[in-house]
Amino acid sequence: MKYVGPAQPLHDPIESSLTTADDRVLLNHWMPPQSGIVPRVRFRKRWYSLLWALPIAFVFLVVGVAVAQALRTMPEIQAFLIRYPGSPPGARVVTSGFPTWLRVSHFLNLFFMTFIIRAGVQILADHPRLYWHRDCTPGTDWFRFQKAVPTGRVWTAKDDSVTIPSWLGIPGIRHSIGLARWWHFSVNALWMVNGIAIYVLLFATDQWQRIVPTTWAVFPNAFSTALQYLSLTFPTDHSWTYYNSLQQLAYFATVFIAAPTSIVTGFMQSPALSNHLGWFGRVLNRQRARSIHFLALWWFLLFILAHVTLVLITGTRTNLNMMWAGVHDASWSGFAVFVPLITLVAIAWWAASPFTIRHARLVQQIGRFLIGPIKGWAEWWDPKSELTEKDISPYFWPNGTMPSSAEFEALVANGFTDYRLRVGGLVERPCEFSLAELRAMPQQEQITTHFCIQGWSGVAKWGGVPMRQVLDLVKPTAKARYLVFYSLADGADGGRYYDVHRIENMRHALTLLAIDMNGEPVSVLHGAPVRLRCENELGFKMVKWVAAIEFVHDFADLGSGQGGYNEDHEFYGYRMPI
Ligand SMILES: Nc1nc2c(c(=O)[nH]1)N[C@H]1C(S)=C(S)[C@@H](COP(=O)(O)O)O[C@H]1N2
Ligand SMILES: [Mo]
Repeated sequence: MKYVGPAQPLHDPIESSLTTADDRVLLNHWMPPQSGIVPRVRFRKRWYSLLWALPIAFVFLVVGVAVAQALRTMPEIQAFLIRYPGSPPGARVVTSGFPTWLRVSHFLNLFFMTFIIRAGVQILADHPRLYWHRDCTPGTDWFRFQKAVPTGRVWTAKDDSVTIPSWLGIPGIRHSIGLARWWHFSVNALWMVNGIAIYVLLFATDQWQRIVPTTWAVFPNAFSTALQYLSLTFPTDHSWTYYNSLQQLAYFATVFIAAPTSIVTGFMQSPALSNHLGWFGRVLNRQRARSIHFLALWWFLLFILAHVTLVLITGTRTNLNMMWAGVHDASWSGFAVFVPLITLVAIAWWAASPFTIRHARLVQQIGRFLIGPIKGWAEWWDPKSELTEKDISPYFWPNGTMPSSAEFEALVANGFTDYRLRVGGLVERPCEFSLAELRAMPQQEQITTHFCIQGWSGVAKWGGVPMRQVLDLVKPTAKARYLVFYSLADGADGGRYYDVHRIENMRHALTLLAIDMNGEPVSVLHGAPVRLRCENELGFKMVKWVAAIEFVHDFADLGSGQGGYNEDHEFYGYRMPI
């Protein structure tokens, strides 16, 4: 270590190679589109197109109707249907109809869900594969809408991302996960507030009785209802006062099982939560959480399909009157409310993607305002390392833009002997470290899970120098609040890659300047000679090929002022523990 102070320039020399990014998405600077393939599911070694589900569902439906009709001619079944008519005897009735709060929250739920689902699908398209194992080894995916991972060349997670249509995703361009996450999380926050209000009001009134079963008889009655629907002789509708058992179970599952499951599996994809929660984070690892999150999406989609179909075929006008006007009659009042509101949804649907592309920075800022503070709390938790050697992933996706400068080539050529890590800025003792000097400092090893924002994860053993040791050596001044990590490599759109961390975040036990990966020096692909590990954050915060670390008071004057290269250029968040 060489003491290089005290006279220090305002910024590390690399600061001059940072670039500012546009506040809009400029499509000619963005990743070129790349189409995926029809979604497929893997059974054992074979992949099957999801399109097969359509004819299969159709055949099942036709056969189901025939079987149900045949069954209804049998005396035993007729006796069963009399015994279990479709709802338990003396079903608790709701006397308050469809009150205003229920209608408003139902509309808000519909409105929010459209954005949540679209942004969620956009997020999925950034790593269009699902796994059950934490390691994301190619070939172990069970669902994908992207070709097999090419071999014989470096194929980064960014290369793997696909484009989906802009009416489906938000904003519907390739690798737009930064913006899609702002939508997904911000609207989720609103959706959860609405959901809490619904939970409270359901039980504060008699409305819970419509959707919460109170007797086991709900199951035979639900079977009975299913048989009646399937035989195309529908049961009489009593929705104004009570739901039949099948309806009741479907609503109960949606409100009290699918929604909480989505929330829990959503949160468990966060590095800060997953790495902090110990056994829970291991059992519900990121890929399991992601897969279950996706299955919950399918539950919602099928529920919406069945719900809307039944609304339409069991008396559209009466049904709309109940849920949109709160009346139980044959007027047109439900239509009068429904049509303008659904037009509003359609306009918002149509505008969301173009708006996001044009006002990307604004979307980022609104998102940061709505959920930035919540993400900030998660940074306080100390991540843990409780994995063992046998958890180490056989495959670890590479990601990011590789260094290509002559300066870096020269460093590689002589085995990084000329490498110097500069640490300066608002510190009492600015220092420079050679690789040998870093290796001579007390080392730490940790086996941890890496969470890339795009969706993949991987476990590796990292070795190197804990950041708190570096802090103790250089002694940050009282004004220092943030650390800027400058890379030797540029980012995807030119200009130097950098990222900013809060100083407190650098004192976590597992924040590490990694020089070894799985017992070997870190490879060039994974960030040689030194890369950051900060186990409560997403991957892009962990700068690879670190050139310099600078302590600063704030970061508004760096790049576009968002706290990092991907924050500036790809509209990611500055804090990313969730
Ligand atoms: N300099 C630099 N560091 C970077 C990136 C990059 O593009 N440039 N990509 C980040 C992203 S998005 C991830 S997920 C991790 C990937 O690390 P790995 O290649 O070791 O998997 O590095 C991060 N560090
Ligand atoms: Mo990443």
